[in-house]
Amino acid sequence: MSETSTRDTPVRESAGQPGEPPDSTDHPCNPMTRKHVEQYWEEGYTIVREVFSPHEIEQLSTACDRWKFVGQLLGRTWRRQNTVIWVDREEKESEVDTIVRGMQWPSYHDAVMDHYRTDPRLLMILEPLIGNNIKQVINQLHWKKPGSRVTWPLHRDVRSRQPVEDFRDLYPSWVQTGIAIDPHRSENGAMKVVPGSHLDFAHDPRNKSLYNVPHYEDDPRIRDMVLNPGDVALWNAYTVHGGGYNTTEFQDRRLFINGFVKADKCDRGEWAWRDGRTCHLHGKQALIQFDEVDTIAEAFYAGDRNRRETITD
Ligand SMILES: O=C(O)CCC(=O)C(=O)O
Repeated sequence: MSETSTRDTPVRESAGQPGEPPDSTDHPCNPMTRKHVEQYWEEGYTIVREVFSPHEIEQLSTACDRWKFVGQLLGRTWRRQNTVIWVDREEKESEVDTIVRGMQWPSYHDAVMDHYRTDPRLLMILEPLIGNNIKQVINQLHWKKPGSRVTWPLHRDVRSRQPVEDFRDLYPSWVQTGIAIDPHRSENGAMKVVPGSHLDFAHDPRNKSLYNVPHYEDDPRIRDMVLNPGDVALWNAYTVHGGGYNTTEFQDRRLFINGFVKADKCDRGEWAWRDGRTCHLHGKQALIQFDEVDTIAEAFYAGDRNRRETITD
């Protein structure tokens, strides 16, 4: 087992030593403070407030709408290489409702989404945790349409970092980030998190009993990740999280998720930053979660090929 064990302190070259602030939080413009870094390692999550301004969120919101309309036009789950749009159909009062519930890798085709996936403020947030040579594995949008049955039962993201051998020392080298586009509240299906759950068990990525953990619903530590538009939430691959339904009538709940990994610890993903310099997306797509990326070049509807395109994270 290459991972650290329960309550081991991970090696964090760039995060400074206990008692001194990590170097890269020193700059006054850095939204990531030492307190955030400490909370991330101690509780398995943190929230950096007001990273993106209202006009930036407006841009992202418009981009999300464009992709939602594409999903509605497609009407069914659709993929082209790493880009996938997950579309569900829900029966509602004898009508069938089309629910665009998620999408991976809009950034290949959308300059706005590409800009924000490598925004310098995201690097400032990540650098004290995983340094500045970073690959990206997740680039994903989640919608929770008001009144829909969309939910993410409680889980740990280690379940999706497959195959295990391509992700080495996942615990200290992986960070998931979520940019809130809408207000996230309990009633519209805010994500829930269980602080400290990243340290409940040894970090064994092959231990499937860690993956899907609905029983944490009764854990007294569970709380809502209450976010405002522009806030950035961070969580660890071993932190239990997930979320309930959007029971509101009109308030969507959109989250833009970007998952990053220390480049030298991972054999998959697109480069995001090399030595702190932004890497834009161009040319051949990298192997990420779609194993046939090199052999299936054309777009297709999942249903036409009898493929089960289950939503991953
Ligand atoms: O969108 C959500 O609320 C859930 C996100 C999540 O659980 C994940 O990305 O792993």
